[in-house]
Amino acid sequence: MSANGAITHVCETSGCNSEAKLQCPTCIKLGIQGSFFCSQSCFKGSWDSHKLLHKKTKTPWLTQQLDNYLQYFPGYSIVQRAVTQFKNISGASDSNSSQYNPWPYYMFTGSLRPYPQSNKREVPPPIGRPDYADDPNGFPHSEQKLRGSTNIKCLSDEEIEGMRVACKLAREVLDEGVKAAGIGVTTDEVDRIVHEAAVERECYPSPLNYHGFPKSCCTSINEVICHGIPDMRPLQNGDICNIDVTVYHRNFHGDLNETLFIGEVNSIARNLVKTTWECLQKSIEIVKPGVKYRDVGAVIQKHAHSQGFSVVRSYCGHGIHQLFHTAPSVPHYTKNKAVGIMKPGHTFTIEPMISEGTWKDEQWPDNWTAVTADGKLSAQFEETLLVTETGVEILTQRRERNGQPYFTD
Ligand code: HM4
Ligand code: CO
Ligand code: CO
Repeated sequence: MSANGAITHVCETSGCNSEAKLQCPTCIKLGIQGSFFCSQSCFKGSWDSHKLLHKKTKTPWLTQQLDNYLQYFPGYSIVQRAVTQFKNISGASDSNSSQYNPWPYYMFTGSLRPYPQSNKREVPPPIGRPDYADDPNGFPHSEQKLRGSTNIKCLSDEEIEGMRVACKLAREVLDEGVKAAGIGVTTDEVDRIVHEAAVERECYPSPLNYHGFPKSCCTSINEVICHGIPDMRPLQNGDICNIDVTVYHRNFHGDLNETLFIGEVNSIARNLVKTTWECLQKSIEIVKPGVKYRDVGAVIQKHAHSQGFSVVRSYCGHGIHQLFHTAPSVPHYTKNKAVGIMKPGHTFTIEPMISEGTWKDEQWPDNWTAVTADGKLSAQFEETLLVTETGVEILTQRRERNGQPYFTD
């Protein structure tokens, strides 16, 4: 308050602290309280970060959730769903959620819940680190320089050899994670094994601190589409669980994932996982010089739809080499606008996410875990590929059991 009793405001620009009387016109229109600036120049200077506030406010999360539930649970009121979830929390039907519920106002789409996470794991100094490993926000500065560029790098013979080594090690690390998984084992334990297997092979586990990601791999259970964070939940009989491993070895990333059966899995889940693997195989078969990246999605969607399943649209395959995620972007659905034509020396991933029900996704409030909007199952498989003169080399290919997936073992 000022001397005459009127309420005064301080400029929103960090470090400015001047008295502020100008209000952002967009904030006034959207009803956002308390966005004041001292001058036009402070307003302009803060614009890039300030405007994010407008975007957040345009679709309040509760409105989005209401839309979602009314769409997928017709006749099942959101009030009933809220009551059910409240009972689950207070009635201790799940021993975890009674003790640990980090987001009391979030309505989950399915029955999976987050559990506490273990402390951050370290990578010893002799192992080469990507730039984001030591950034306070995990920001990949080298990737950001090329953000929005559609230019696809052709790797030299030496760089291709670097990718072969990184991708072979990534497959070995996934092997160790898969061996560790099973009924009663926590995904945190899988993460520990993956982390240690990477470090033993002179690899930095690429997800660790990438945009602040807290763990060394992604573990995505049941309705989780991708980017699940390993935690203290023990895997249960009947779960499907994807383990997504990327390692960074001597300047190159290698990226792959597989979905596993935990114990006895029902027939819908078995068909979903098998179909998803087939989607990846069929799309790899078309890879060769001259093929358009935008044509990959049609092969995947056709096979998924033939089994009554849907294709997730929010996450795509990606270019990968010295950078974790770069051009090209490779959508898994048909009629997409992906840019680029395959050429010898390109390295990229295909990683279809196929869902039992809706293709729509939403994110948990951890800003990572992507889940199906209807809470039904989703599965994924991924390989890192090299376009050769005549076709494709699957750099992360499993060399045991004729390249068959783990779920058939
Ligand atoms: S972050 N895995 N994956 N995955 N990201 C931690 C573990 C992660 C991803 C990812 C698949 C496709 C694309 C991406 C991506 C930007 C937009 C920042 C380049 O993050 O494209 O990130
Ligand atoms: Co990813
Ligand atoms: Co990937």
